[in-house]
Amino acid sequence: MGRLIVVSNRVATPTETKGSAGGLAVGVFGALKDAGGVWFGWSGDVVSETVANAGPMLEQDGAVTFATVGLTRKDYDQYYRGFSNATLWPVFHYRNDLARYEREEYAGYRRVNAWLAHKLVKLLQPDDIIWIHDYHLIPFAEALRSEGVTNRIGFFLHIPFPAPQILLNIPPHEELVKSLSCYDLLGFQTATDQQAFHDYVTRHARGTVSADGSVEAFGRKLRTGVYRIGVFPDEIAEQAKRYESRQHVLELKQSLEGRKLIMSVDRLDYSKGLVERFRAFELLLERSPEWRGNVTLVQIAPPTRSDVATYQKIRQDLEYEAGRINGRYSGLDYTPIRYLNQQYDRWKLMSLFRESQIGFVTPLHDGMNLVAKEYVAAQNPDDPGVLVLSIFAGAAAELSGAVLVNPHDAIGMCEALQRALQMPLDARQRRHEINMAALRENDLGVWRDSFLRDLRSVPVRRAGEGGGHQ
Ligand code: GDG
Repeated sequence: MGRLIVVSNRVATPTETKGSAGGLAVGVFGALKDAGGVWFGWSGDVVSETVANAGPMLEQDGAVTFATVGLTRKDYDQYYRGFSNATLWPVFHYRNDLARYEREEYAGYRRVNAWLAHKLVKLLQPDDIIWIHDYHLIPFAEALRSEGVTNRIGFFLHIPFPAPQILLNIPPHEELVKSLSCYDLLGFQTATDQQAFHDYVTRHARGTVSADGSVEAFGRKLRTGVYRIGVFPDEIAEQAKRYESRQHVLELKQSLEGRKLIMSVDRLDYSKGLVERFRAFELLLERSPEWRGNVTLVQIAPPTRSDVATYQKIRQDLEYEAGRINGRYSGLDYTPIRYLNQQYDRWKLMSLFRESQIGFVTPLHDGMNLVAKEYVAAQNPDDPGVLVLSIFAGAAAELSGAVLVNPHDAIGMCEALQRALQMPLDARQRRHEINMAALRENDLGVWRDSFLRDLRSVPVRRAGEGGGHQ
């Protein structure tokens, strides 16, 4: 078995792969450890051109090499802050209204992809398989192919793939899909995302999609598949239980004075439906006076991409809403919304989830949403909380024990909260069992192993062959 090469915009540190970050980093590292290989990407540092060109920095951990490069200010602005996060992210989340398109940023995006690919080529061996992650790196395989790399290359998109009419908003949409067709395997979070890609191929690229999922587009053949990312539910359950009596939980419990607790955790991103969520909670207090003083929403929302203008705006909006709602419904001893614009340790989050009666997860669009899965896994099976989940999270397709809501329907969300707050124990347990079974059946290991198995089964290309297998 050849080595595994993982490429992602950011590379986890060796410490993070030992569990402090949890989730994806640990899952991907597991596969790297088994096969041996390289994790390659941006270090997260903005550096001078000399330092950037001197990279990659190599750090060895057993059979795994962590290889990172710094980005210059210009590269960071165009590739990361610009085209990735001010064009691709909003459009792929159906927020064309928040997107901008600048040719220079797009050129920078392609230039950085080509530069990164060039750096990686020197680390490659002939039988390595290469797994590229996410929207920052769409042109990566095309760049590797143009350097003569014939290894198997797969791509997993962590965020939604938009319907063709939405994708057309990005002027170089065709180039982007053409770049995607240079991969051997494209993985999507849900069947809806896969279908959207197929729709683009057949309607806008004169391509074909066969019944077995193989695609022909731009003169290349590739495969697509659905790989729903998961968590390791039993590890989360164990972690949540282990820390349930720690000081942070006891302090919270004491301060709640017997009130019910609704928990939400999201990066502070406009795709997560935070404003809609706050308004639905406000409506609960407005329409059901009996809940005033008796239920608290704790929203943990660590800042992210705070140098992108649209993220400054969502932060302001949310601060305004939290202040307004708290001004309206607080008492001398009661604050309805506790809005924490901070990052918390993972073990703290899991034990807080376990303490709450509702997990309120309401994205407007989300590839999967791991918080929803973590919330379920962290519950006490003897007295589980209820997951109230947006139909627009990829996770909604799997978690049929959740109470599903449309985040654009404030009254509907308010009614779902009421229902969840009053749900009897046996119904909560039934729903929890259904959700846990789904999490166990499709955990993070299944996601990772099935993608890699499919990638390894792609026919090897011969030297000189163009993008996509023949
Ligand atoms: C993208 C896609 C897809 C959050 N706050 C803290 C913290 N977190 C952790 C959560 C969870 C992760 O970050 C967030 O994952 P999500 O899946 O919810 O959302 P995105 O960050 O948008 O991730 C998404 C995912 O990729 C994977 O494919 O599901 O759709 O958008 O694990 O717990 N962790 C810590 N402190 C925090 O304050 N330690």
